[in-house]
Amino acid sequence: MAHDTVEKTPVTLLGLGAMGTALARTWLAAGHPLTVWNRTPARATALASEGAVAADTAAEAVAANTLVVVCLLDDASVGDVLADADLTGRDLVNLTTSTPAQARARAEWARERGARYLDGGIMAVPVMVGVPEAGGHILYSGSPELFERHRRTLGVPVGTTYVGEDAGFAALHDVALLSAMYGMFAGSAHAFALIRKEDIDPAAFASLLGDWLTAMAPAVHQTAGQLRSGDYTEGVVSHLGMQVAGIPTFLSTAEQQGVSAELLSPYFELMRRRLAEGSGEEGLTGVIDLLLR
Ligand code: FVH
Repeated sequence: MAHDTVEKTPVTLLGLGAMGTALARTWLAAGHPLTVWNRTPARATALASEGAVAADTAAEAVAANTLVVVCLLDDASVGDVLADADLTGRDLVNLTTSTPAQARARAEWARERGARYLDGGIMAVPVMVGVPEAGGHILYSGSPELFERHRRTLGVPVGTTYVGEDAGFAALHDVALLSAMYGMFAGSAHAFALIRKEDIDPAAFASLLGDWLTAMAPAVHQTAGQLRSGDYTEGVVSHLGMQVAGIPTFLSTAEQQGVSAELLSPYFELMRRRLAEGSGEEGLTGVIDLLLR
């Protein structure tokens, strides 16, 4: 493959699971010298045949380059893998899914070992890596200087979004966005269950469902505006009183279709509680406050 003549930052990558392997291939394709290590060596051997240098140990891989990216199963595996590595002077970028607390502790752990630290939350699945039009990106938090220094290299696999100096913010944004995704999947599961026993083509229904979810998605901006202003009635067209009045329709329909309402009921309960507090002219934003402990 032909590469441009700009010198490419060498990268060390630890962890060649589905995600690590996808990341590795994009750096190789873009002409970055790449040193890899994986607990199960066969995965590194496969990449060596595509141009990567396969290190014998994680410590050897870390010693090879300043920029060290880790993409492992969980935070515990990061500690295991880097236990014997000298991190002095290294730019450690940790793309392993973690909690915010784990990410903050890992940043401190890296600092104590002489490394600079960036945490990353991957908002993509492996097939989206190296496919710009797929819209995947990685959320980064931690050292802003480190992010700027490696922005171009880190932007090779997917887009980059810096979300703050607090090392835990990438993980927090990651978990928040994925939590919203699970809410969407939960609602979709209920919707498919409602039509499941009928003579309705799931594929035709999926088109309607996808379009509807897409049309509703911009509502998050109204929520954000209300959270900023503190006025939860701002711009409301579908007020809570009307929505709570509709709940029996949803529950009866579920009953009639032989579908458990267990995915929807907790949300309906919160809507009712908020209405009972006298918030009938609001939309759904007040539910957020009920969740805060
Ligand atoms: N794949 C996905 O869809 C998601 C998308 C969003 C981000 N996640 C996170 O990315 C991290 C890596 O995920 P992955 O898909 O690469 O995961 P696996 O294919 O299961 O590979 C896991 C790698 O971790 C190595 N590993 C696990 N435990 C240890 C350990 N104790 N010591 C050393 N290495 C360990 C494993 O090695 P091996 O099994 O090949 O020997 C793989 O390299 C993850 O945080 C996702 O949440 C992916």
